Amino acid sequence: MTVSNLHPSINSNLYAALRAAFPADLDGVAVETDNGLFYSWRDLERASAMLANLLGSLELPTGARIAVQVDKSVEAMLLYLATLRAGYVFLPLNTAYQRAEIEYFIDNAQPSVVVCTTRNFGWVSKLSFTAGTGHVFTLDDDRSGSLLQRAAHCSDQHAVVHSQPDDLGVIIYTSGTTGRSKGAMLTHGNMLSNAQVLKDYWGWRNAEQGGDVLIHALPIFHVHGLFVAIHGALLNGSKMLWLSHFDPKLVPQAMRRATVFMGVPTMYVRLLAEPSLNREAAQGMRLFVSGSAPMLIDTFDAWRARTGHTILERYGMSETVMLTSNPYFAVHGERRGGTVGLPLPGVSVRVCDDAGASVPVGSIGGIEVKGPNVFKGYWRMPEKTSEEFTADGYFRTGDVGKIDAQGYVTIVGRSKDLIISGGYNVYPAEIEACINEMPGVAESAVVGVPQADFGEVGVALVVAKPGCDLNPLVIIAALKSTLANFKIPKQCFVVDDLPRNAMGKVQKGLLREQYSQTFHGP
Ligand code: MCA
Ligand code: AMP
Repeated sequence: MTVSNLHPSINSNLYAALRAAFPADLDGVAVETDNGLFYSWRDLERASAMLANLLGSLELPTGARIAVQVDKSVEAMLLYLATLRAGYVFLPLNTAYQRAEIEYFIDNAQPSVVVCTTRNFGWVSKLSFTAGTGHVFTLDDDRSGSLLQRAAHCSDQHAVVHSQPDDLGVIIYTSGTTGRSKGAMLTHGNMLSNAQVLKDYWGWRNAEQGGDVLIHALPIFHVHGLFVAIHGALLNGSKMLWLSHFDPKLVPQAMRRATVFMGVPTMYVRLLAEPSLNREAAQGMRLFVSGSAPMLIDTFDAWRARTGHTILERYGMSETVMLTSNPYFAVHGERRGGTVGLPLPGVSVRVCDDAGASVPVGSIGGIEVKGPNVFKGYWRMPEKTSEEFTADGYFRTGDVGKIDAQGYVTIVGRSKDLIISGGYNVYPAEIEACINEMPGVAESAVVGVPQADFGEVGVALVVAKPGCDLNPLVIIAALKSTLANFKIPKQCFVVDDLPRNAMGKVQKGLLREQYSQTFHGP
């Protein structure tokens, strides 16, 4: 999706917009961490300037990718801001990814700079230099590492690079149904337009309106934690209470000094199991946002009963940032559990049948979307990109849903073979490919089944080659050595065969049904 710049003299660099929203008093606290550190707005401005100057001094090519796999820290966020302001392309990588996964991303994205933890430096630097990366730095979550050492010598003054709305700012890798990840290319215009819409739609309050304080408990290598949460707070000049990882005991304590929380449904489920979550803890809160995975109506209801707050569920994708949201202001409508709300202002959402025709109100079909938030395409995959867009410019989400007469969108399933586990996407094709390569395996199928904590988890069904004996525990252990931990099926069964339809295709629907009680008892 191309956004034209009607005023080319205006700097559309996302950092410029975030910086313009910082409060006048730059000495105020912008981020307070759970290990007792305080960062002022001036610290964010100066430290991101130093990092941007370091990147600028490396004489990187235009559009250089800066690939980052580091533990959550404020400095990791500063590196993101620095990459934006220096005009390069940020490429965040899940900390759970293992060597083979990282190797693929580095080969595919060809980053000029890679930033990793000290503990991974040996193997990450080796495969990065082999792939042609010029610079590998380390960054740890205790403010140590070569990146900050080098940046310490750089000036803390930096003029934000001039960007057009259509300039690339971030590449986010999303897995694919064929098992190989695709890099979704997001522009400064995609991210800024979405952040501005959410600022108004969710009623972010600036200092004169009493101010908002965000509890930031999400990882910062995906859209939810990196964009929705961080952009939301910065674009409003709001303080963040920064948790290095999600801890259900710490969140109710933080609520007493905060107004906004964002989480995936697993976080809400875990918080409901925490006795210190009660009305009193939540009384100063203004907004609870859930997304990245479907929230069960039971969780939605239990949250309202326990805290007196109605969760606002919204829906988005790496390719599109946020698409729909339940209303914040009553004038826009009520928040309806089980739905993902209304299309955000400026976003067009339609539901179509297989032939591409819009279906009647309330009928089920494929969800297609269009708007300034929709990405530029998949990195170096022009054919894949054009396959996913309709002739009239709508992006096919792969989600299946319906829209009611009031415009509320409900997601009822997915046409893509995807498991969403605790807010992380797991593509069965990738796991099956790994299992199928193991000795003695004839074939396999991985399906998602309900589970109370993660919502949905993978179960692997594996068929042995004739005369071979397979041990499910050995299969799981072998997967753990190659794939990110959240992708590992939570159960593995060796079966005689897989059910197939007349076309010879594995009937995953039947398997899902058959194994649906695996974690729920009889
Ligand atoms: C951890 N494990 C998981 C998951 N997380 N397994 C399946 N799914 C998961 N999400 C594994 C661990 O490796 C461990 O395995 C075992 O499960 C128990 O882990 P636990 O300690 O309970 O997990 P945790 O470290 O507390 O993490 C749970 C979590 C985390 C906090 C819910 O998964 C998380 O931060 N989820 C949020 C993901 C997110 O930000 N998604 C947004 C994507 P073992 O014992 O074998 O080691 S952006 C997006 O989707 C779009 C655009 C959108 O709309 O937002
Ligand atoms: P990702 O590839 O990580 O960006 O994940 C995007 C997918 O997450 C979407 O295509 C949906 O299938 C799913 N998703 C995001 N938010 C929700 C939600 N509130 N309810 C149901 N599914 C969601």
